[in-house]
Amino acid sequence: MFSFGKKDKTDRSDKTDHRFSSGQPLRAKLREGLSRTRQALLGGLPGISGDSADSEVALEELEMRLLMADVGVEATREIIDELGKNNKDTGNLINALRRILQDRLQAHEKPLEVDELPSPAVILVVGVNGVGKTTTIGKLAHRFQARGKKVMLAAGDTFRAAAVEQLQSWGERHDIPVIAQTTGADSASVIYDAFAAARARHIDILIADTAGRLHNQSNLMEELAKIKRVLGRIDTDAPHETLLILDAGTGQNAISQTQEFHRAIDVTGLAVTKFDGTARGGVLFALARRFDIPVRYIGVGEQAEDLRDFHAAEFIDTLLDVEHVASDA
Ligand SMILES: Nc1nc2c(ncn2[C@@H]2O[C@H](COP(=O)(O)OP(=O)(O)OP(=O)(O)O)[C@@H](O)[C@H]2O)c(=O)[nH]1
Ligand SMILES: [Mg+2]
Repeated sequence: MFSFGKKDKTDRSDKTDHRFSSGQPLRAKLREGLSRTRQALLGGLPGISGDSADSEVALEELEMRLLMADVGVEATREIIDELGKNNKDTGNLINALRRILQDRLQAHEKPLEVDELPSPAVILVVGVNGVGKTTTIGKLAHRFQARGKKVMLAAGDTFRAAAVEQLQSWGERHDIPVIAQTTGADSASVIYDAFAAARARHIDILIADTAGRLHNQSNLMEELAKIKRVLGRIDTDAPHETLLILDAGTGQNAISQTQEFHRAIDVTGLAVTKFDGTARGGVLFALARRFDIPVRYIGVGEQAEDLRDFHAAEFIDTLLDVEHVASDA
């Protein structure tokens, strides 16, 4: 029998995430960033006082909401089934849901350990148009630099003139070298040259931008395979990370994007951006169900600190608005 736990009214926005040293209330940003999806899942969900008829109503309502939040048909069905089975021993829907959701994401929590990468390491950033590739690169470069890494960027998006400039001006502001050629140059050759330069200049991490492409444009997808091939001539392990950027707001489309990019070029990590702009952040559960690919980062805004390492427990607890330190009730 389910009942909603008493809602903790304390404002936790002043809590600092101690994994970061900036002193900013980062947990509050995450909380705010996930608020639309949280609202879609739980906002106004009827409280259940105990009789089984009520818990059925709650489950039905929750099922619909999971679907609306793009958790996907299969994952939704499994979650609801599991909740239904557990309802004898669990007094609290949120706690049961929390455990089930966390189980689903835990295996995908594998932060990118930059200290364990060889030098120079290549991080190749791919994804469809406008998902946040270039801004994510800026955020990552900033973060790696703050950890004492020597970072270089490769302007592999040779398709749009503005793309090269976007990266160059960003690099200038942050004193990070950017290797670029003219618009229309071969993307693979820009990234290859950048890798050679990174080696010569004892760079730790080279992050390569690429043009946004639709996952059904086979010639452009083939270009990614070519990038991988030419990098392999310098180091057979390169790229050391192929990071696929997905926009949380694209819902189930993120599934087909992942499938096609993974087919074209082994994707080794996901960064899911723009949680702050969507109520469909449940797509993370659909992705986790379908692919055995670590979720490296989630994006909850446009500022550098809004790109966060993905931690399953923190994500779920913030999504469901339960205290991160809550005991395993
Ligand atoms: N609200 C929000 N905006 C984001 C986030 N990540 C990126 N953006 C914004 O998304 C827009 C597109 O970002 P870009 O980095 O240019 O995307 P891109 O994938 O490089 O785009 P193309 O190169 O055109 O394919 C920019 O306005 C970013 O500020 C996020 O987590 N939240
Ligand atoms: Mg871009």
